Amino acid sequence: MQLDNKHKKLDLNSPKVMGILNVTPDSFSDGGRFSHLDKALIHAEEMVNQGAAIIDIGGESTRPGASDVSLDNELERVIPIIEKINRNIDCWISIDTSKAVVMKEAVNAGADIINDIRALTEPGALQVAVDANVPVCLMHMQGAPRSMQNAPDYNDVVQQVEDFLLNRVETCLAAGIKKNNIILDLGFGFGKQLKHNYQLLAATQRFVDLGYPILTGVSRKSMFGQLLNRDVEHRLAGSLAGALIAAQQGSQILRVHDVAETVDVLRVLQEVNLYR
Ligand code: 9MG
Repeated sequence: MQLDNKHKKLDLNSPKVMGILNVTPDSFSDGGRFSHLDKALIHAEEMVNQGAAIIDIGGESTRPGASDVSLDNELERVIPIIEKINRNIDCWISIDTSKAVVMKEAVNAGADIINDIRALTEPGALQVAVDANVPVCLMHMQGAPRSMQNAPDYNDVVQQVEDFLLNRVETCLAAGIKKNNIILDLGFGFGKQLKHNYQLLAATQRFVDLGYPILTGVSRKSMFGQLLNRDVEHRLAGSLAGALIAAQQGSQILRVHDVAETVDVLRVLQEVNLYR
């Protein structure tokens, strides 16, 4: 399995790390330390040197309760850093956005992947993704970031997430997105209670078997905070355990804050797999 764009190929036969570069002032995990352009470039460079194959750039905070960001603000935050990374670093660039205009401008500026937590449901997003002809990540979410953690509810979370994702796949294929440009994401922490997150993590293999690359984003999330009683700065062990559990079941892309540590974990897994 691999991702293709005009100039690059990304082999997904072994799991790849996507490093998170939030360029929001209120970014939940680094207190906004990397919002300045040069600091963001240094952070991206560091993550690539540590082994990240993809840098995911987001200008909208998606943490529970976060407020919406205007189109102009989002463009101002993400486009200069995409251009700078595209000029200076050899890596895949992912744009984390739900807005059609941001997707379009980001791809024009050098983004290789569209990562949409709203699975191309916002106005114009689907058509921009079709025209851009780049890989797209479709994520499951119940509700919207502002309110999604107010009593999320499911009869069968695994079945419902699968139904949602397959429905989005059908819509995307019908609109003209190529099958090999689709990545799926179970949406850990997006309208999920603690038990839902662990039910989904345990079922990763079932989603891998759908035949699309699976992106797993559990890094520093409240599923570890709640379970282990850890604040956001102390969730590394939980995050690494989550990444390993997903990778062992075949998840091909791991979206993480702690790149070096995740790369070490994957290296250990790769060595064990030699003897299976
Ligand atoms: C932007 N963002 C925050 N968490 C995420 C996750 O779990 N998956 C994806 N695809 N994007 C995410």
